[in-house]
Parts: sequence; C-alpha cells; structure tokens
Amino acid sequence: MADPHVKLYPAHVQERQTKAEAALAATGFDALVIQSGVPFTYYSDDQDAPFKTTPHFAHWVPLEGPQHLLCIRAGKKPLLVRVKPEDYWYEQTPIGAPFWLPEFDFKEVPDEAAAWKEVGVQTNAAYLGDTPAAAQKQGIAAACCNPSALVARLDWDRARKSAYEIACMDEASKLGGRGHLAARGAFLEGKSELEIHQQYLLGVGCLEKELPYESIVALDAHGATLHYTGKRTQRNGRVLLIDCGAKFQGYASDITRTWAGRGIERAFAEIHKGLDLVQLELCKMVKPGLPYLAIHEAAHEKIADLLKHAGVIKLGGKEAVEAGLTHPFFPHGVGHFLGLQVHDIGGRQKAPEGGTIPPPPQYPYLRTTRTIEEGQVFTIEPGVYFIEMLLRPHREGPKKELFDWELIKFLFAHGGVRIEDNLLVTKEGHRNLTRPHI
Ligand SMILES: [Mn+2]
Repeated sequence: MADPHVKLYPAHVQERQTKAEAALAATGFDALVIQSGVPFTYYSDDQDAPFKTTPHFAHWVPLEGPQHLLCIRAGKKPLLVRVKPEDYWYEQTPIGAPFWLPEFDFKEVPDEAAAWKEVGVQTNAAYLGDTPAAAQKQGIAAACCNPSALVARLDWDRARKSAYEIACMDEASKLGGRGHLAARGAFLEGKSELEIHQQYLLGVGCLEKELPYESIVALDAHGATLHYTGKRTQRNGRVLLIDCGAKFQGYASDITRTWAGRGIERAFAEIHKGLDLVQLELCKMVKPGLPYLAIHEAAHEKIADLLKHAGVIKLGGKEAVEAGLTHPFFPHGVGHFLGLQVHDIGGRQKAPEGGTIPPPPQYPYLRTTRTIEEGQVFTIEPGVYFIEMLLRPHREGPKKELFDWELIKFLFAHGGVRIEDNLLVTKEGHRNLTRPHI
C-alpha cells in the first residue's frame, strides 16, 4: 500500500490552486511566480550555507534545490520548471517518477535563465521569493515582488493544514519519536551529549543537515540555556533535556523530552513528573474558538502551583503569576505554529488581509496570539528552568522571601525541564501527533 500522504497529495495541490486563485483575485493579480530560492554564499568564501527552500514553494511541492520556478494561473495546471544543471561537481539526481509529478506541467532546464524563459512573460504577475531582482529583470515590477497583501493571504492559509500536510506531519512525528527513543537509551547508558546526538540521528536515519532545526541536547545545567547547542563530550549526566525534530517531505516535527537518571534532587524529580502532567492538562484545553493566549496564561498558573508544591516558591496560582514569580522559571512562550517552518508563519496574524495581534507586554516571547481553529498544528511546550541570570534580580529584590534560595542553589545543577508535543486541532478538540511515538 502506498504511503498515506501520496493519496492525499492531489487534493492538497487542488486546495493550493483554489486558495491561490482567490488570493490573486482579491489582490488584483493574474499570475503568481514562486521561486524555490537561491543559495546563500558566505562572504569572502566559496562555501554556501545549507540550502533552505522558500516556504511558499515548499507549500506546493517537495522538490528540493535552488532556482526552480512555479507558475500559477487561474484555471491552468501549475507549471513547474526544475533547474538541473549539467554538472559533475555536485550530484544532480534524475527526476524519476515522484508521487507529486502528475500534478504539474513539468519542465527541466539547465539554468535559471532558461527557467524564466519557460515561464515566459506573464502579464500582471506577482513574484514570491528571495531574489526580486531576478523577477524585475523579467519585467515584474518591484511593487509586485512579495506584495504584502498577497503574502498575508497565503500565510494565513498556511496555518490550516490539509490532510496531506497532516499525514506528512504524522510521519515527521513518528521519525522524531524513533530518534528520541534512541537518544533516551544513550542517555541512560551514560553517553555524552555528542553521542546522544549521534544516536538521535541514527534513530531517525537522517543527516544532521536534514533536521528541521539544530538539535538541543543538554545534560544537567546546560538545559538552562534554552537553545543550547554545545554537544560536549562529558558523560554520565543526571538529567537530559533533548529538543530535536525530524522532517518529512519538508514538514517538521518539534519534540522535547526531559529524562532524569539517578541522584537528582527530590524537588527536581517532583517538578519533572509534575510538568508532564501540566503539559497534558494544557493539551486538554486545546479546542477551536479558544485564544491560544489562554493556554499560555494557564501554563503560568499551573507552573506556579507546581513550584509551590515542590517548595521552590511560597505562592501558587494567579497570585504567584501576578507577583511575577513564574517568569524567571518559565521565560518563553508555551508554543508556536508548526509546519514547513519550525516556527511556522502566521501565529500572530490578525486576519487574512494581514495585521498583527501583539502578545501582552509581560509575554514578549509568545509567538502565538491567534484564536485556535480546526486544522492548525502547534506545539504545547511548558518548561521550568533554573536560570541564574533571571533569578539573580529576585535574590535581593523586594520579593526575595517568596523563594527558597537554599533549594534553588541545588536545583541550578539540574538545568531544567521542558516537555513538548505537536498538536493538531480537530473539530472537537485535538489530536496529539507526538505522544503515540514517545
Ligand atoms: Mn518548539
């Protein structure tokens, strides 16, 4: 039997076509040319950064590589032009018969100029991509390159995942789960961050550059640096905080687990266990119609109760949150949209026409302020950390009596806890894409 995403792909392209036609009509364009991107070459060097496809292009087709063009017009089959140079320095794989091919008028050309020639002169076209100068050379006016009104509509649509995208994200979660299982095994054997990272890659079966983001493999106190990427070689950690995802057909999973070994503080063990329950309670809240912010606010209150119960602070619930006691322990947003990008676009978008819903001033790092709707995929990832820099001002501040500094001193060595799952919003509630696998 073919993979589930294969069967769902034609409907996905059809949906893209319908949405693109509506967006073009609403913003006064007749055609849309999307470029897959050009490589970024480091200054004064002949090396390129790892190539990342323009998300608008990846939304249509999982064809890798730079310079490709996609041309969309109302009522016409989309035209896909692949740039495949004659080259013996880099591998240029033959196209073969990928599942997505039948949905396009497909052409293959040796260079970018030939690709633009295939697209031809499109009247009243908009261009989306990272090299507007190339589009302008073809007669597309500067104002029609990445026009914000059109981009806003397409970004808005990206938040609602098609059945094909959900199947891809299911697979990305499954792959990530395999990596996490392998990584946990390595941690329990006393392996180093570097070795755990390598086991993770083996578990997923991918190259490091194929990960959706640079993995965070943090033993002990390293977990208190939210985006720690050191991967040091010391062994036998007591706590592992591992934030690693996987990719499938361009779609990401973003999963964090925290594992505790022997010899940890009792209060830390309690927080570790408790945060897992907090995370599940937050997941249970997810349903269409609820502002995402409500989950973030609930996370602060639940974390306050957890910290109070573990003896770290002396107030709980709303009272602790209002006193600002939870912020130093939970200084990031409770989650973000997920899809082709790890922090998928549109989490703060106000309407299809654009605009922004800013986060409340006390939560500047909250990436999602939109109302929850069916078809969205986002993460729920509460955390509790012991970050010296954030706790320092409280140590001598007016509320210093509300913390147990003696206990906190011991907890610094444990870094922190974060638990992160990927959730699909359904009609009635949610489906957790991650928990079935890890
Ligand atoms: Mn995340």
